[in-house]
Amino acid sequence: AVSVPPPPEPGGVLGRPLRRREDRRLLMGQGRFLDDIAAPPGCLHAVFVRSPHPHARIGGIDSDAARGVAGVVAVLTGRELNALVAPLRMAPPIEGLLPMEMPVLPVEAARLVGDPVALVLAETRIAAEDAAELVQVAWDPLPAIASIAQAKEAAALVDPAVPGNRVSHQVFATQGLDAAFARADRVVETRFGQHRQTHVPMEPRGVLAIWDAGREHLTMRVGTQAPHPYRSAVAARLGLKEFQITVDSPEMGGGFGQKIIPLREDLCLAAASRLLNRPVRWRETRGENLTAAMMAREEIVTTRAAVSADGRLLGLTCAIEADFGAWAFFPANYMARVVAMILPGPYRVKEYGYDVQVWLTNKCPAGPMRAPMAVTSWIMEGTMDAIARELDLDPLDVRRINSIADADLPFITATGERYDALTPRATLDAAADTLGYDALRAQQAQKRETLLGIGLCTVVESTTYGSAFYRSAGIPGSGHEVATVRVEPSGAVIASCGLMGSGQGYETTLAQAAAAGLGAAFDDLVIQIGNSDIAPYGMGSRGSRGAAAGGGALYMAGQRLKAKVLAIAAAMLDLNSADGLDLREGRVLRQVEGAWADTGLTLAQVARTAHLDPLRLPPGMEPGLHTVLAFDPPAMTYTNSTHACAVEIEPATGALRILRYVVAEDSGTRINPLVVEGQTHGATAMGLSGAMMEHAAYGEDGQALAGSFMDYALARAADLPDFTLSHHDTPNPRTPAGIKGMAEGGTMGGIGALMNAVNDALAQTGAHLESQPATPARIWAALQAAKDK
Ligand code: MCN
Repeated sequence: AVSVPPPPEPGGVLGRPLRRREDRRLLMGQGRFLDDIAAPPGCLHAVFVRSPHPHARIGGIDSDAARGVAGVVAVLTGRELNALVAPLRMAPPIEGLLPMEMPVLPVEAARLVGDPVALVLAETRIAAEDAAELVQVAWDPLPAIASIAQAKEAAALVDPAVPGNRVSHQVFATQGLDAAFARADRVVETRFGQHRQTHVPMEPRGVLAIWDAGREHLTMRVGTQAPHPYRSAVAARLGLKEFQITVDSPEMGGGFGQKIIPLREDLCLAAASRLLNRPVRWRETRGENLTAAMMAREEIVTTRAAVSADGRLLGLTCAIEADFGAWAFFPANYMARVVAMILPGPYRVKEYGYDVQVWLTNKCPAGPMRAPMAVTSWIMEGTMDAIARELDLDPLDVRRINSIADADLPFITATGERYDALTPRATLDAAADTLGYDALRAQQAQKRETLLGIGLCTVVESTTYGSAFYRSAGIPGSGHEVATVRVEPSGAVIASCGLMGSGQGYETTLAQAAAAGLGAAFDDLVIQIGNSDIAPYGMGSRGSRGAAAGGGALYMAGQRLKAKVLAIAAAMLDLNSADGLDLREGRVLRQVEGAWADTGLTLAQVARTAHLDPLRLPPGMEPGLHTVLAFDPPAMTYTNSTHACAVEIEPATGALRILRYVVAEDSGTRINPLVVEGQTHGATAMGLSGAMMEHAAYGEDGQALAGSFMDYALARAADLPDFTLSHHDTPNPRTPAGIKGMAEGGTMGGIGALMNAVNDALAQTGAHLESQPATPARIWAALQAAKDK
């Protein structure tokens, strides 16, 4: 086990609900996003020519007319660009996973609507757009695969290198699984259809690539959650050394997982800038973002639960089929595996088995999206509801008798995951109480004009992902994070790490973690992140690792530097040792008769000595005041929460209204309670929006149907309820200060609580909604189908 510091004493800056520093500029319109950066002199504008077909051979590309447009400088196709950029390759050595390659621009065939096939570069955006329309592609349409069912049955292949269109297949079963099913009084089978969604960042993607021929150096201004892995990927694909590239992320305008690694357009722009020796800029349109950037979530899942007559879960299996779209550039088995691995969530499931298959289709590639394992909570909690319905038990009781209790901790799951500090019973009870569960059930039994439904969903969120996780998943990579803390001669503190925020409030929360570790005053410390040349090499922001991995590393780095500050302070105070000294809010305190007294010495004075008067330092001590520390968290830090809601459905129209919404959560030690609440609100809104209306829909022919906000519906404030939150902080003994990650759980809980509430309401009529989204039209259709039965 890693040795980590416990939570600090209450009252310090860690745990304070400070308002976010960044909000002042964001709310005043002073945030600087990618599109706010002025184009450098000589900058060219890029527009991609994309496939209108889901699958079509490229007979040839004639760009003569496009080149004739005034201001057009170049039209590049895969033939030119693939020679300059190595393809994105997905080939981790994992059993059951086929390697796949994605060229930056396909030459043989386009595999999805929106596949980029040519890049037009012109002096103005308008010229580039006009010219793109004149590029003639000789399309030869091929049969398209638009669904998992078609992927299985059709003779056509999405990728000639993937026979049968199945890119990954993994199975797992505990030894006693069959015996558990043989012993069961009942086997309850439930099907779930999780639909395709996309990330919808407020600012779509984009890049400003600037090649400096004199220095042989590339600057990439790009919104990225992970500047260093991004830079390494660009360097590797372009054959450059990392020091030849600076990745500098402006304000990001939302990422939600879409802005981690360089995608094809980014690489094309980098190569074009170098080839033409001109700055080049690309702004993704909303339509491109909605249809061709990255999607996620599409899965069909069947669970089978072996239960005793009194509702005890004896064994569970799940079969997951995921639709990963056309080019799997992200280890396809990774997300599907996390889903399967954590599916049993807060329940004691000793005997467990899964079968996970990942299919290719002629749709937008799937990649990481906030809560890639989002579907798990709905599946597990939907299964609990199905068990309750089948056995005529109360859903709350079924959850209580199966849920992991304090006495079970640390708990090792059937798949070998370790829960250290999990409180599912506490959050379940708190959420049910706050919702007024019993009173709502009583109301439900009375005669009413609308259908009342109650949804419960306890979430176990996998967060933080240490390097042990990557090893067990067989994916190259690490989960450690590196922090630097530097105190300047004036006492100003600059802290940094490899994360980059897309809206998480890092400038505030990470500053709190570093300031708390060091003992600096919050106002004297600033966080500098997002620039690969300034921050130390780190793994970036994803998988809810910011707080525990990044915040944890900064907290520990601060503590390490504090030891040096106190050693210098002792010398300056003519003391023999630093025992009994502490640094708090930038002042050196000394313990005198059990109380802390101010010595009059400040961090600024110590810093001045360290930098400018090193001969006063204790013998042998290095001048200066800085430190670098790497922290590798445990394989996973698990966090739990329970979402509970009440909904009302109008039978005549299928209209759905959320009446009440409660979240009881346990994020361990909270760095900033206000930010945690904000993240819970945002994540829950994302889950609810996805479950109620968002749909990256495709036709049966593979045509993309949701290319604008007219078709891709997003929840607005009026569609969402007020959230009532409560907190049950149980520090994790294996992370610095007991911090747990939390930023994705709301998305998981939102989906599960809403869908369970909808189906609880519909159950009174015999109707059931097997798949999302729960739009009024689909609810209405389910009600009609039940009537016709
Ligand atoms: N926090 C805290 N105390 C805790 C846990 C978290 O104060 N015990 C704070 C953290 O310091 C951080 C925030 O809450 O400021 C989220 O922390 P964490 O749960 O560690 O998650 P990450 O920082 O790793 O954020 C990533 C997560 C993911 S994976 C996506 S995707 C995501 C998200 O968070 N995308 C977002 N939140 C988003 N929020 C906005 N506004 N925009 C996005 O694109």
